[in-house]
Amino acid sequence: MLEHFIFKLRGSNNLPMDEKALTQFPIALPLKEVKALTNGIINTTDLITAADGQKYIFQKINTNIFKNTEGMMKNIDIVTTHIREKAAKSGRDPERATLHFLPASNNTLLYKNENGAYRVSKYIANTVSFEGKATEKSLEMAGRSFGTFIKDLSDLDASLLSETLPNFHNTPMRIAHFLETVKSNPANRLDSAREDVDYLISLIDEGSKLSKIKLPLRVTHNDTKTSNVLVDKTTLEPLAVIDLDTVMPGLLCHDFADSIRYSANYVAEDEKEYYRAGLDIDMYKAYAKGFIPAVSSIITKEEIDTLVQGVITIVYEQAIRFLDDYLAGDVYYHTQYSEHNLVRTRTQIGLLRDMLKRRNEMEAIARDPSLYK
Ligand code: A2G
Repeated sequence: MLEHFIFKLRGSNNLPMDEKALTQFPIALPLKEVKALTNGIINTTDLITAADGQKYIFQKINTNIFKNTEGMMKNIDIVTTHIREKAAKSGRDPERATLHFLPASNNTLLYKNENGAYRVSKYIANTVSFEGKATEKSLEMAGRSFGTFIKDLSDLDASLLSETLPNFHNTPMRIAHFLETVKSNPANRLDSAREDVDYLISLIDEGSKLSKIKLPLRVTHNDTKTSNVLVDKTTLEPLAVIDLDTVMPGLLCHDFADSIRYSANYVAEDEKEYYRAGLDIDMYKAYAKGFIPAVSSIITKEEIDTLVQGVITIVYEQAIRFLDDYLAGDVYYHTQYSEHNLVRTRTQIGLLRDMLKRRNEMEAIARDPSLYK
């Protein structure tokens, strides 16, 4: 199983990306070593070793995507402090249960200069993250980690957190935006996506169902990819959920859904043979087996009733987000070729079609009494 835990390093050049920014954090300089980490695709990250041998993660935040960096770091501060307290009470090592960011000279967890916004966190020794295609085992462990994350934060008032990416999972707003783009056809691509547009328009009622149900607002992660779970290198035991930039008030079913959308599809999100897309029910089951027991003591009846609808909604929402961006001329997602967003749309549509056919099977798994003991 070890081949699934790859920790990619870009190599060492012994130069941090911004030395002046680094002097604002309480670390022993000069640095002994700098390694650029390349497995994240949004922020820029260095693994640095300080003069006293301590290792840290030094990051430049992508402020094009994360405009409210203060709100984001405040959310992260509240959440990591809470998880550390919870871990200490339940016998877990608080320093390995979540990220630990260092205060900068301005006493906040963020230092900004003319080049960007920076932060430093302690490197959690002897850990790796899940990379590459998930397996049933890694997906189950990821489910357990994300479920534990929600449970740890279930007594934290979600209204204390800023909505740093407003309306992120507001599906009706995403639909309205999509319909506007279809109407204005700004990149003149509508003809090449007619069938996809018609199919997704025919499912507007389905995609809007979840938004009509009143559900508890919780603190959620909102980017529940398996690569955001840190495990112990030796025991492979999951330790912490990382990449906390999208932590916001949200719905439990969204965190259940996005992992499944990402990892329980037969094909990758941008597989050109999109007609092979579909629900890998064993992978779905594996995630449910990890996630549901971890939240079983806090999940409400309404939340159980909407787990599957949440998955269907998130896949639908992602399909319209990709198609909207294709029709708009690729303004949000990075693309490598002109049909990239259309291909992504079709892998989501393939998954969605399959899920709509297998809804009863999915419901039976999500309601399996043995997961709620
Ligand atoms: O691409 C990004 O990570 C998106 N994140 C996420 O929501 C999802 O659309 C994903 C699809 O691969 C943001 O928009 C912040």
